[in-house]
Amino acid sequence: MITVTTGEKEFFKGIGQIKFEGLSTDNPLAFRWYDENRVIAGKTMKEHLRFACAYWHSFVATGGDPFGEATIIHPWNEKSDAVARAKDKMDAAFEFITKMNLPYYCFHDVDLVDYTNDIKENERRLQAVVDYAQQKQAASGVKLLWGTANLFSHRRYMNGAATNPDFHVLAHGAAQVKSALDATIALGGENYVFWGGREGYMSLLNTNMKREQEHLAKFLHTAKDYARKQGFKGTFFIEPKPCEPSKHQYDYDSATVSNFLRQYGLLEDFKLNIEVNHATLAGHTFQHELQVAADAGLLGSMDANRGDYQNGWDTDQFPNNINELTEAMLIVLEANGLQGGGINFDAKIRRNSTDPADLFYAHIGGMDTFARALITADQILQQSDYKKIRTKRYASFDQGAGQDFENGLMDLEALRNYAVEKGEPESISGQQELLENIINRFI
Ligand code: XLS
Ligand code: NI
Ligand code: NI
Repeated sequence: MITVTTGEKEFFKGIGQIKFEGLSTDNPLAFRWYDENRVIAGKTMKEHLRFACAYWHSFVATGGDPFGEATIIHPWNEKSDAVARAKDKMDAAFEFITKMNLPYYCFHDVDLVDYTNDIKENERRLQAVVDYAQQKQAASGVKLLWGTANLFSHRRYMNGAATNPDFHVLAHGAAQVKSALDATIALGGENYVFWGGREGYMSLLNTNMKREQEHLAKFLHTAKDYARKQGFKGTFFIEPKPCEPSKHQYDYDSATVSNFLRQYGLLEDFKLNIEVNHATLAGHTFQHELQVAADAGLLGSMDANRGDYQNGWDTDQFPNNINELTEAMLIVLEANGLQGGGINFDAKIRRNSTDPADLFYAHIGGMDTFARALITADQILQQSDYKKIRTKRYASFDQGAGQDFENGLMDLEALRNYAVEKGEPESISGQQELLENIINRFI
C-alpha cells in the first residue's frame, strides 16, 4: 500500500484513501475489482497492471478547449513564483496519487514546472522540483513509470523538433530532452517516452520526408547514448499516433514504428507505448496495435484511455469498455505481460466534470475496468476453449505437408502437386460468434 502524503494544505478534503471493498459495496469511492494483492496467473494485480497517473491531464489541464476557456480552476496554481507554484501542484499530485493508491506517475518536463525561453533557467527550475519530487517519492513509496519532454507545445516546435527543417530548433529540443532525461534518471524513472506529435508534416510540398526521418533516428540514438552514459538502465518507448496535431505523423502505428526501429538499429533499446485512442485514430483496434507490438517483441507499455464512436479525434476519455479491455488483456497475458512499462491513464475528465471527486471517479472506473478485464481474460485462458479453438485452426500446419511448408521443405511445384492430389478443400468455420460469446460469458 502507498502511504498517503499531503502538503501543508489538503487539496482533496473529505476524500480518504480509496480501498478495495468488493462487489457488494455501494461506496462510489471504493474499488470493486481492483484488489492490489489478489494473485492472478502467478502475479499480484499490482504487479500486472502497474497503474500510473498522468500529471498533465490530472494536474495541469484545465478543461479548456478550442472554443472555450478553462472550467477547472486548480487551487494549486495560485503562487506567483514558478517553483513555489510547482511545489504546490506536486503536493496536490502526490495527495491524489497516494489517495488513489496508484503506484506510479508519469510527466512531461513542462508539467512539473512552467518553462521560459531560457534554457538555463528551465534547468534550474526543473532541478528544484526534482529535488522536491525525490522527497515526495521517498515519503509515499510512489515511483516514476516514465518521464518525457514536451516537444510540441512551444511555438518553436511548429515545424517539429527532431524533424524540424531548422537545425537550431532541433538543438533546443535536444536541450529539453537532456534535462528531462536527467530528471527521469534522478527520480529513478523506469522508462523514458518519446511521443512525436509534431514529428511529421502538414504538407509534403515543403517536406523532405527521408531527411527528416533520418534526423529523428539520429536524435533518438543521441538521446539514448547520453542516457546510457548516465547509467540509465530503463527502456525507451516510442508512442505511435497517426495524426493530431500534425496531419501525418512519422510514428503512425505499431507496424510503422517497429519498422523504423529496425531500419535504424534501435530495437535493442526501444519498445512501444500503445495508446487506445491512437490505435483507433490509425484505423486499427487497440487489440491490433497491442498484437503487432507483442509479435515484434516490442510490447512495452500502454496509455489507457478511450475514444468516442462519433468523434474523429483523441478525446482521451477514461477507459470503461470492458469488452475492449478484456480482449486487450488476453493479448497482454499471452505475451507474458508488458516489458518494463505499465498502464498510464493518459485520460482526462470532461470539461464539465468540475467536482474534485470527479478525478477520483474517473481513475476508480479505469482501474476497476482493467482489473475486471485482467480477471476475466485469465479465466478465459484457464477455463474456456478460446486457446484451443485458435490452435486447432492451424492444425494442418502441425504435421505432414503443412509442417514441411513451415520448415521450408515444400517448393512451389510440391505445393501444386499437393493441391491436385487433395482436391477442393472443405470449408472450415472461423467460429467468430462462438468466440465472441465466450468473451461475454466470462465477463
Ligand atoms: C498525445 C499523447 C501524449 C503522450 C505524451 O496524444 O498521448 O499525451 O502520451 O507526450
Ligand atoms: Ni499518450
Ligand atoms: Ni494521446
